[in-house]
Order: sequence, then structure tokens, then C-alpha cells
Amino acid sequence: MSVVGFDFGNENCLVAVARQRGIDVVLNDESNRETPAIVCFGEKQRFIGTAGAASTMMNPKNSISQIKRLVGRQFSDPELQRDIKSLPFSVTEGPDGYPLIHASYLGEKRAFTPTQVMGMMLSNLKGIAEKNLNAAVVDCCIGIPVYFTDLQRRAVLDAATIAGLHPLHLIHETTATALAYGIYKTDLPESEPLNVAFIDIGHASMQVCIAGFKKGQLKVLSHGFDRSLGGRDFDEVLFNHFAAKFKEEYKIDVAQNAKASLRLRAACEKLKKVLSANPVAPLNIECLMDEKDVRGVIKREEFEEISVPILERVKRPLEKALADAGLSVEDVHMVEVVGSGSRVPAIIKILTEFFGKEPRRTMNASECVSRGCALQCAILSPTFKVREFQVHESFPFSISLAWKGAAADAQNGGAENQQSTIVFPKGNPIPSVKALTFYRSGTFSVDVQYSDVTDLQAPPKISTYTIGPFQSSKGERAKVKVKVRLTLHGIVSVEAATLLEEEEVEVPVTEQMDTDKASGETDVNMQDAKETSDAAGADNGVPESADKPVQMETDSKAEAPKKKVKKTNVPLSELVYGALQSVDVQKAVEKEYEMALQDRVMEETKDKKNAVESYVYDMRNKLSDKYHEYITESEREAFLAKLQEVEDWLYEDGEDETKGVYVAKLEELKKVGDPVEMRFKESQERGTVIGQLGHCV
Ligand code: ATP
Ligand code: K
Ligand code: MG
Repeated sequence: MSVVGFDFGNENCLVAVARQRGIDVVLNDESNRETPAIVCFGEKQRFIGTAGAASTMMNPKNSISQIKRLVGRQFSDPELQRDIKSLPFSVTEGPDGYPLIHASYLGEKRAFTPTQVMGMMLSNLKGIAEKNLNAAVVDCCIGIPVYFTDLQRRAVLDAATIAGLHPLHLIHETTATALAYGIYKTDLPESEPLNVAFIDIGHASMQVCIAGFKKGQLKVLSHGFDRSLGGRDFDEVLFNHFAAKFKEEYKIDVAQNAKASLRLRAACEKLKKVLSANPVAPLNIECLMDEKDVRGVIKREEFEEISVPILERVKRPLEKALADAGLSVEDVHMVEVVGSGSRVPAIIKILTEFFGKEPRRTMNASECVSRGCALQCAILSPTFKVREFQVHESFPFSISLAWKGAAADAQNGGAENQQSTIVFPKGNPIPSVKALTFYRSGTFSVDVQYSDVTDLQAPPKISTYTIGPFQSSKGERAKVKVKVRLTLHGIVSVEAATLLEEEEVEVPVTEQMDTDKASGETDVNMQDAKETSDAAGADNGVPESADKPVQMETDSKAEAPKKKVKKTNVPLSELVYGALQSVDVQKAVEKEYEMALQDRVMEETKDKKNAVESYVYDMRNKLSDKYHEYITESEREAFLAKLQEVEDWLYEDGEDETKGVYVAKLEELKKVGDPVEMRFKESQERGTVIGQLGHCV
């Protein structure tokens, strides 16, 4: 199995692989460690990553970026609405209420889902890993922002499927960073934990994670985030500043021109980076718009002044993470800053003030997420031996199960009889399984939903499960145990429903325990189930006839069933709101295969064309040099003429030919050239032999 970690960023992606000697961030085809998250659709093929970024300026409308902002979000999402305003490509609402990305591909107007485009990017990253490992890559860990909703997490999994990847673990980016930080530390305390705050400011968002480290383990204490606070917001501030300035000075409205906007935004990003290291920075763009060259300059102080509305927001996620961890600033022993967006000095100033200590940059700020992902993958892989290190992850949201009360079940109507209970409270360990017991006489449904959406920008309802049909032997309300799982990816689903029927047979208590173990639940999970019943304060003693339709699973020993329990699986159907159907994912897999094939054919065609071109140049040189003696004058003249003819053809009729045509053309030239080459080689060999003989004498 492959051990690979992917950091899929809004702007930059990184690939880390595990090798026997450690974790390496690998280089892409262009020898860069960072690969831009861009897919550019062309007339003949796609350009992905660095190649995509190179095409952006020439083909802005078909260069898709900021994919991470678009996946798993409804079109009406206000954040998405804000984001698409500054994107150079077209995004519209699809029939399902989710966004569609439009691009011209192979000369046709095409629409793609954000998940599909993310799949293209992941497929490119997979290729980078494969080239470096020289092996197929399927198993991997992918970093995701902690604020990703259930649907966004599912979208990442679908995108991975489209790319032919199998993520073992979608891991929160800041947790990956914490893992990469802690696993190498040999001096972690035995008892009192070392509390470290990790702050990641990327291109579009900010994440905070406070973790407690002890020997051999880390425990995530809390998460904080601002989904829309990152490096690009500073670019936008500068963009608006200069756009207004240029309107006044040069009478041009950059915002009205897609290409000029793109160029100004790119220049502002550069300017921002210069300002991170210098007190003042210039901005010059030639021929920005209406043939006008523009110039500007800004001081860091002024930049910080106009950025106040953004900078003011940095504190909130910090406060929240601290409060949720139940710590005061003095309890935070270390502050680690990562993410390239955090290089803005004003941010560091705020962090220093807040924590009362200098934040540190001991991690590789751009690589730590991918490294942590690869480490996590290595931990999960049986083929790698990794130092014992446990990660106790904490879930950032509260998840409830909601259902209609038993009265509704008894056909009394009454939608008002809606009930719900929190199954996974915020801070719940990941992964986790909990069981709830329902008393019902027929098919019923439960909704999985967020308990609180104030921190989220998502509809509360995640999914609906219909449970049934089932039959109770006594014709009374049957006892149905519903198992809910919070997966390693932070996705919640109802996993199974079991009809429990008691039979009047005396069995020892221990056997009951054994059956539970045999059902595959781990000890941790059993413990979690017990925990819920305490936390939610479920009535353990409610008699079965009570109107209370649901009961949290209690300790199986407390129930002390002296009777044998017959267990029957109850059918379950799942509806996840906004998620792709598996047939659609399958279709997307096929489409991706087709597009990848087209890309490969085009790459090969280019290679074959290049081969013809270099043969022409190479042979021409050799004919006037080392092959000169091995071809007659007239033959040489004819061959040179032929080479010239092919060169001209390459720039005219042969500019845009198929792979087969270039292959044939090369063969045609080689038919003339090979004999010459042969004669040359033969004489060289003879020469060598003679030389050696001569030497011997
Ligand atoms: P995200 O974490 O939001 O998914 P990402 O991981 O792609 O995005 P990073 O690569 O961590 O983001 O950061 C990219 C951002 O950092 C960009 O906005 C870029 O302009 C900014 N940036 C890079 N270098 C500097 C610098 N020297 N000074 C200021 N900002 C910088
Ligand atoms: K990144
Ligand atoms: Mg990042």
C-alpha cells in the first residue's frame, strides 16, 4: 500500500510521501514543492497544477481555481456568493441547488461540478506521488479544514474516488500540523501536558487548534476558525485600494475588465509579499487597461491601516479556541504559526499581543500539513513502523438525531411531536459509535442534523434515514437499536439498525457481553456509548411501555438481561442532502478517465512532435559535422533538403497533426538517416579496436 499525504490548499497543494528513511515532500514535474490548485481547460486538453497556473493569464475564463471554496456548498451559500464575485470563471446554480462551473473544453461549452474539478486536481497530485514513488498510489490521507461540513467532507471523499484515491483518513489540517510537531519530540512531559496553540492562516481561511502533548500522545483540546479570513483578503484590500486610485489617476475601471482585474490582483499579491519583508513596496503594471501603464506605491503602515477590518477578526477564533479548551493564555505554553498567509507582520503582532508571547515558526509553514498527513497515513499503514504516538481528535460540531415522537408513530399525526437528542456533542472524540434504542411499531425515520448552525453556514439537516420494515413478534412496539457512527473522516451516518427481541431463556450475563464484542465494536466505542447515556442524562430506568420512544444505550451489564436476545438486522435507507449519488460518482469516474486519456494522448502527441523537430536539428548538425564523411555529396544535399521540408511542414500543415502522423514522419526521416548513422558507428567501432591494438603495441 502507498503511504502518501496530500495538503489540498485553496491556493497551493503539497504531496508528502513516506519512505523508509522518513517523510519527504516531493517535487512536481516542474520541480516545485507547491502545486497551484488550478485546472485550466484548453482546446485540446486540460492543464493542471503548475501548467494550469501558467495558462491562467492567457485563458482566465477557463482556468478554475479556489476549488476548495466551492466543494460541498449550496449555490445560495452567502460565502460562495461572495467568493464567485471575484472569480474570473462562470459559476451558476445547478438544478439541484448546487454550483456548476462552466468552461470551454475541447471547443465545447461544458459544465463541471466542483467535486469533479477537485477530483481532477487530486488526480494530478496522485500522479506526482506515483512518479516519485514509482508505484501506484491509492491509499492516502488528505488534509481538510476543521470547519468542513459533513457534506464538504463527503465531497472530498467523492473527489478522491474520482481521482482513484482511497483516503484512509480525512484529517483536520491543524491536527496534521500538531502531529508533525509532536511525533518527533522526545522531551514531551509524562504528566502535565504541554499545551500548544497552532495557528494556520492560509489563502482563504484561518484555523486554530489547541493541543495538549504528553509522551507518546496528543490530545486536541479545541478548534477555532474563521472560514473567510486568509491571505487573499489582504490581496482584495490592496486591489480595492489601487483600483480606486487608478480610477482617479488614470480614469480606468479595472473592475470592469476581467483580465485587468486578474493582473492587478496578482500584482497586489506580489506587493503584499514584498510588504512582509519591506517597509514600502512599489506597484508597476504595463499596459493594464486602455493601453495605460500604471504605477503606485504603498507603505506597510498604510497597508495595515486599510487592513484593520480584516486584522480585527484575527482575535475571535483565538478567543473561542481558548474558551473551548478551558484554558487561559498563561496555560498555553507555546504558539506555533503556520500557513503562508500568516507571513503578514501585522498578524504576528496581534498573535504576540494576544498570547503575551512571541509566536514561533519552528515548523515548515507550507509543508507541515502534508507531512502530518503522510505521517498519519504511515501510522495507519501496516507496512510502516512509526514511533508510538496517539492522536486524540475532537469533533468541532454538535450533532443531533431528530425524530417524530411515538405519538406520530401511533398515527395520531402531530409533527409538533418532534424530538431530538445530541448524539455527538462538540468536542466528542473522533471516531466514535453510539447506540440509541427506539420503541416503534413500524417503519420510522430519523434525521441527522447539526445541533447548532450559528458557527456554520449550512442547512441544519444533514441526512434522513428510514428504518424498517420490521415486525415485532408480539405485535407491540418493537425495540430497535440504532447505531450511529462518527467516522475517522468526521462524517456522521446511521450505520445499522437491529431489532431486539427477548426470548425467555436464561443465559449467563457474560455471553451477552461476548455477543457485543463479536459485533465488531471496539472497546473505545463501547465506552463512548456508555458516556452518552451519562452525558445526555437519558432515563435509564424508563420502562418499555413508557411514551419515551428513545432510550440511549445503557451499560449492558446494568440491563442484566437474564433472557436471551434475538437480534435481527433491520433494513436502512440513507438520504444525504446534497451528496452525489453513487451512480453519479461512477459517471464522474468514467468522465475523468476519458479526460485523462485525452490529456495523455495530447502529451504524447507533443512528445512525438518534439521528437521530429529535434531529429531535424540534430541530424542537420551531424550532417555537417561527424556524419560528413559517411554520406555522399548528392545524398547529403537531398537529405538536407528533406529535413528543411519537414521543418517547414512542422510550422505549417504539420503543426497540428495526430500522434501517428508524427511517428510516421520520424520513421520516414530515419529511413534515410539510419544507414548514415550506422556507417558512422561501424567506423567508430573499428577505430576503437585499431586504437586499442595500437595502444597494446
Ligand atoms: P488554505 O490553507 O486556505 O486552503 P493554502 O494552504 O493554499 O490555502 P497557503 O499556501 O498556506 O494557503 O498560503 C497562501 C497565502 O499566503 C496566499 O494568500 C499568499 O499570498 C500568502 N503568502 C505567501 N507568502 C507570503 C508572504 N511572504 N507574505 C504575505 N503573504 C504571503
Ligand atoms: K498549502
Ligand atoms: Mg493550507
